[in-house]
Amino acid sequence: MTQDPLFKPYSFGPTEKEQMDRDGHFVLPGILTDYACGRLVESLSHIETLCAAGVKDPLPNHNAAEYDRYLESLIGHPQLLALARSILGDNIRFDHCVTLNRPGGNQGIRWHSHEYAEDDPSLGFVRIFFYVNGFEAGDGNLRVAPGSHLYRDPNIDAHSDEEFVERWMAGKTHPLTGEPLQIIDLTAPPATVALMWTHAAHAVHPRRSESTTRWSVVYAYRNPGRRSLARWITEAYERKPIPGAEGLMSLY
Ligand SMILES: O=C(O)CCC(=O)C(=O)O
Ligand SMILES: [Fe+2]
Repeated sequence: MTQDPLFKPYSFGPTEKEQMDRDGHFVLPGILTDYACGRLVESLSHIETLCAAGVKDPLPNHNAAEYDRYLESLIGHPQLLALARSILGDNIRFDHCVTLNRPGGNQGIRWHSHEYAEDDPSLGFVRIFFYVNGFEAGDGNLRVAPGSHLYRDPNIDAHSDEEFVERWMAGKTHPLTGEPLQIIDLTAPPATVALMWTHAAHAVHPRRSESTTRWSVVYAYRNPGRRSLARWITEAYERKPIPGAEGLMSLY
């Protein structure tokens, strides 16, 4: 089955991969096709409607692909898998598809990191964020601390910049460059994709109350080998045949 294009032409070769491995994240501005952006807004609105109606078990935002045919169709989309494999290598599994819609006034998220295979740097876990209508600094933007992923700390947790700096960042340097770690507020034009290693410290700035909903969704993939706490796939869904996603749905 051929699928409608998800990405416009973009470049993610050895130079870009090296930058991602150094910084912990990499932004691909404006690469989602107009078609994909249109379908994504429809699907992400659909998930919001289900959440508002109180649908549970599983939660529509956590197990988003289980509730929406277009979101499901992207799990095995050749362009998304090619991007995931250019980061992780050939042997990958799907981990989760979670909607990250943030209406005006949304609180954002505190500083945190995520777990996976702390003891084995050969096992990677990457989040591929789709920021359909993008974001500006100070308005629902993703925030990062380049180099923090290299500490492979799954427990970063701070409610403010001050706490993050005092309790975690102080005294740490970038393991590859030796520079002091610093906080960066990202910006993203519409149709942006952002890649992030799971151990990277990140936060989301609150969305301004007068802003429209930030439409976004994340697809996460990893090398198999460990349990994954973020894996939201029901047992029944793991068995569902999804074109293009054959062999990707199991834990190991
Ligand atoms: O909403 C965002 O931009 C980031 C969400 C997040 O922290 C995550 O999915 O791990
Ligand atoms: Fe996160």
